[in-house]
Amino acid sequence: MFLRIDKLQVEMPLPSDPDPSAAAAVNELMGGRFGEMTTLNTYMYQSFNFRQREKLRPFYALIANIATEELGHIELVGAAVNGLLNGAEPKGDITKGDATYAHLFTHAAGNGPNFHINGAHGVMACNALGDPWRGDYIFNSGNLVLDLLHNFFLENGARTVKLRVYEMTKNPSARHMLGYLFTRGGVHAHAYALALEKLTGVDMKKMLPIPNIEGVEIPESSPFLAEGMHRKLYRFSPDDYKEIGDIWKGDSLDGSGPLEIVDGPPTGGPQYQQHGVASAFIPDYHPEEILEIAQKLYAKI
Ligand code: MN3
Repeated sequence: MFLRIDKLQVEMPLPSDPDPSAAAAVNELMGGRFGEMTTLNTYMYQSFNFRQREKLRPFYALIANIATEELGHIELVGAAVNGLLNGAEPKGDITKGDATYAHLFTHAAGNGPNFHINGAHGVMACNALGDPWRGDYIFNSGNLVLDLLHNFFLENGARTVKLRVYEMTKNPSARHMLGYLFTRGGVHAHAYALALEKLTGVDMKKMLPIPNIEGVEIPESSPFLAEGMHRKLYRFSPDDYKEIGDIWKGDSLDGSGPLEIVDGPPTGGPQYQQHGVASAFIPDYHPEEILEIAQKLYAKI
């Protein structure tokens, strides 16, 4: 089962200016082939279907624990897309027949217009073009070596896509989140390499990083590397998954120090508190009525 903490895994300043094209590119990291929904659900289904988990405990624990971190990654991408659409103001008055959002979304790349039409000015379960995320992106063969090999591939595929999204936007909020996710994805690729090495003796970590650009070369990753976040595997459970320490040990790939298990989630940062967008009916065109009902309910608590 899952507990939920009403925070984001990392502090992300809320942007004030909307950037629908950046939002569309970042949405690839939610519902694209190599997005966070794919890493989340691949590890989640592998953990659901894991046979002989007591005997193979460290490998089960690793996959189940990383799946839990991925839940926080979809939340982070969700916040980032919301942030990139924050402050979208209408031009004109709908009651006078104006196309109040034409200026903003009709010229946005990819999925841009869809954010207004179907997306509540927020993230959608689709890629950068608006194509829906697919359940068959999940890979779960039941063969542990093959599944771990796929997970290693998946993390590096995800890193490649993130680097390409990085190349498509200079938006500082998008890049801040990318800097964090590069670092965490690097940990996961490293962890799967160590798991494969334990099982097969093959030193997969010699291939890393893929693509062959070091995290330290990406300015937005540097602060997270300075904190040693690339050496930390968080244990997302009050009492379980302690066996991940049997796999996550040794030295960091950059030689900066030993790998460590952190007993608990990252400190994180606050969730976004965003204004309603009455002109887009979010939550409605006449929000005062809904606010009044909410205030009455809140007063009873
Ligand atoms: Mn991830």
